[in-house]
Amino acid sequence: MARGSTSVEGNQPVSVSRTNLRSPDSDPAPVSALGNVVPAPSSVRPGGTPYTITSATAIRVDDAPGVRAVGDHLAAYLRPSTGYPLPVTPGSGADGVQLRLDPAAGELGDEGYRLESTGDGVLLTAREPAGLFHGVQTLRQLLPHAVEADSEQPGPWTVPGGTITDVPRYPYRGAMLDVSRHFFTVEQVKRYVDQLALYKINKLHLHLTDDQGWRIAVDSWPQLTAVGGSTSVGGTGGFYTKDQFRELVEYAAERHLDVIPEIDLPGHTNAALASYAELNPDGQAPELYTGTEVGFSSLCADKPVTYEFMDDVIREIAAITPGDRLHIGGDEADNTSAEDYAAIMAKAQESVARHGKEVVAWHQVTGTAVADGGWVQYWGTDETKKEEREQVAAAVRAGARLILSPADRAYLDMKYDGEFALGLSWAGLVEVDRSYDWDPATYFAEEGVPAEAVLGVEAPLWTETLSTNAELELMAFPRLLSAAEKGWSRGDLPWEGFHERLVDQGRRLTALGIAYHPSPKVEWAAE
Ligand code: TNX
Repeated sequence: MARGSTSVEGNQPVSVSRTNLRSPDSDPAPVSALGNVVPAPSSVRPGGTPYTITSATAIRVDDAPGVRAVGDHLAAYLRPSTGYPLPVTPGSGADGVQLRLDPAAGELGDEGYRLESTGDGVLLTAREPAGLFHGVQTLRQLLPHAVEADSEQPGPWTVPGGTITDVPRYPYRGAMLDVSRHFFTVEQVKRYVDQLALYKINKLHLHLTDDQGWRIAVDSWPQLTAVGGSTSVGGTGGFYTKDQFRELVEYAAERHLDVIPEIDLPGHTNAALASYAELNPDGQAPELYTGTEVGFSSLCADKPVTYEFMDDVIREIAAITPGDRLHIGGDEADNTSAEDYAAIMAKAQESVARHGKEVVAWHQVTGTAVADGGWVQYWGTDETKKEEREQVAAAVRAGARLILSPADRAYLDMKYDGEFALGLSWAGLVEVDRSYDWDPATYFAEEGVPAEAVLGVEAPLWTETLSTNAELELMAFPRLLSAAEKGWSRGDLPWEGFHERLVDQGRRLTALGIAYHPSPKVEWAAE
């Protein structure tokens, strides 16, 4: 193989030959080729007899915590379209779909899996339930795209024969949703979580607070939601009660995504400042804000109440977050002096540690000290100044780890083209080919950042211009698939192979009821 490590026996690139797609008798449902998966698996060995799921197929699960739940997910994915009962049963048997944990399969890590498809059935093996869950997503994608429909479809439901062994490149494969500029209900976010899971995304970063709205209940500061939660860009807002937030966290966890809540400090705080007059330098609360400017608001470094506020908020959010990370923002604090910024970010990082968590922050935090164990999220572009990149690299050399969200590649809110009605364009136009045209492993190589310091990739979705799921989906798809592949798949894989797999995913997205952007950069198949 020339580049990367996605291998297919016989040195074939991961690709689908259209002539092989038809099952005998020219059935309309195409049989997907092994390896026709996004993100691309690390190793694909096609061969042997395909397996067809029938009305007699059972899902056999290990009697271990977490495994049955994955089996239930698989059954729930497949039952509506197949119309089959697909019982989930503990115990072994040679046939059907089997989900097995193998604690000795060290090579599969915490999230990898092996999928073996033969005439008798499909065997999924992993060291952890997360690996089985990701393997189930691969299995879905190996079935005809009609399997995603919510009503009964003709089938047949054939999985190509062979073995996939698949381990992610990075442990952090994130998606961010801004629920502040526009509010999205728990149900709306759940829909996005389901979509993320299909592409093996494992972190959901929720941007919970900004100038336009405070979206999470804080018992010790109730006006944050009563006042600060009442607005959004252009209108009214909303917020999550703690129980709603817990419900969302649990829903994501069941799909093997960790939620990382973000409280953006010290800028992006107008909603908080409008809720509590005492947080303001002159003791006067500003008006609530429903516009889309950034960089005007700031907490005050010289008021003790600022630190009480931050500590209370961080304590309460930490208490409802099972994951070990809190994001404290730190971006675009244009109305905060460097000295005040350093003071506030230092205290915020102390609070995070005091309440038992570790920090994530936008890369501007590297202008000041980053706490031990801190993760830094880079959101620059090709135009970002060398000094800024060097500053990030210096923090990484001092021990911080890097999450890459280059805005001119990974930002899902950038317009695809100049005529696109939704989205912003400050980082440029990002068509789907551009979203794929970068390599996280070498992105900071020039600054001497070693590949191991890169923790992974995140695709943020800011919502200044977006207020419905249909709008989110038009922006996220298909570019989210690029970010997912950058995070999961090894090597700098060629666009051509991705393009071919993307065409197939287009039909899957349609079957899922997702109206993706039909980018002219892709030769989509006729529906
Ligand atoms: C920059 S990225 C921001 C957000 C905006 C976004 C719009 C970042 C850390 N800050 O406040 O919503 O651009 O693309």
